[in-house]
Amino acid sequence: QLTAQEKKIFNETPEQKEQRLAWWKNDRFGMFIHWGLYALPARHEWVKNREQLTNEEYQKYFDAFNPDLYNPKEWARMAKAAGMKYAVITSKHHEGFCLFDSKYTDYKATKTPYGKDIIKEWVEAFRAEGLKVGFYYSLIDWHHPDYTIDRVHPQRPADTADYKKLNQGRDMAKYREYLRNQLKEILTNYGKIDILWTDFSFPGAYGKDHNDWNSIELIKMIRKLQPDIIVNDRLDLGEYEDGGDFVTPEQYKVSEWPTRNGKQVPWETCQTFSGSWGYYRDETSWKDTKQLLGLLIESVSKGGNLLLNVGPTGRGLFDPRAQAALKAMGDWMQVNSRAIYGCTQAPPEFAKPDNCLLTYNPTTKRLYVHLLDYPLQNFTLPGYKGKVKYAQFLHDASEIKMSTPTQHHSLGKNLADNDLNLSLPVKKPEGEIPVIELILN
Ligand code: FHN
Repeated sequence: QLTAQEKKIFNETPEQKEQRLAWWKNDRFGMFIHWGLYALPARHEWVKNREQLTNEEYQKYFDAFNPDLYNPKEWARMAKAAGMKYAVITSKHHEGFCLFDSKYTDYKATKTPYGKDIIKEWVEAFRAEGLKVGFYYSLIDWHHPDYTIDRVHPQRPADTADYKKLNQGRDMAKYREYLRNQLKEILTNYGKIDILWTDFSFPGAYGKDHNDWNSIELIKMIRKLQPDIIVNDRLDLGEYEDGGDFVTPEQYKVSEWPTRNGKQVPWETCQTFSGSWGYYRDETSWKDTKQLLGLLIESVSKGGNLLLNVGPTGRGLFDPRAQAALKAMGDWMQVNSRAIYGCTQAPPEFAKPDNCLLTYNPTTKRLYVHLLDYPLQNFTLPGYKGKVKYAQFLHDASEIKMSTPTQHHSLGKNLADNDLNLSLPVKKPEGEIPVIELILN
């Protein structure tokens, strides 16, 4: 069992860590981008593994990779218009293909028919739009000749004969050196990088006891190259450095603010539009706008962030479904972002009315009531009497009249003594999820 001091690798105080994460906690909403050769088969980023494709069978995608319509400036414009404040792109996913110009492999975009460094243009375009930039980097690598084929895989039992055959001659120490060299490249050659999103460790299989990746030495290098960088919890740091700067619940809604050793921790949920991270042409199960906005609002209402994923096509475009979803979220954010940026979980003295979500800005001391279902006319805020100075719709700053039992004897029988009643227009305002802004006493 490590002592508190042994768990710290760096002499960062809690206040310094708070300062390092301040922008990330404020911004709340980011874009995840999963892009690689898997955009060409267009049926999930795990296609190579799911269909057990050999490197030779997968090579046709490398030879065909030529996203001639790739324009990261357009991607950045759409991300910004959606209200996203930061973005994380797959510099390398499990397939091992590098979007960046690595000197340690030829399995990279600059050696495909496309011939250019995708990451270089990407960071420049997203920074130019004022977004913070981050790299996803896969610790798992199905292409590298020394990567030890995954010891435990959902579709294949551990320690079968083929693992031993597959791993003959593979030297994981050489892969660890490759991994270290590539992390050094992406954190050296592209300016200030704000987030490192490594993926993934799986205690008992990958990253077991920090040995597979040599995690402790990696985090020391990472922080030396990029002192202000924010690192997720998938580098298998275990007890060291709180296991990473934030936890990463994925593809599900958390029931409450995640904790570690009983303490609420920074967290970000990553989500897809459709279930697949990579572009999936024939996917039919797309979340609608209300569901997507609900994910964002729910995350913030529990003190967390949303990293929402786009899987660009093999031509380098966000497909029309993704563009429409981003536009719809941007329309909502254009008038309601005040209920997201700088907001967090509401103080416990404010009960959450049914079919609502609450977010709260502790700086401005404003409480936001997100109406998931539009109530009919008299809307009761239980226990809010005396706590609210003024109420308005956020989207148009139109006043919402408040009343309490003594002022509305006709309603008195419906209200407890310390409830607050809001008189809402019968007609629901246009657009998804209207928000009420409460200026508190
Ligand atoms: O296997 C990956 C998956 O393809 C995707 O990149 C997600 C994103 O968080 N991470 C892993 C699954 O947890």
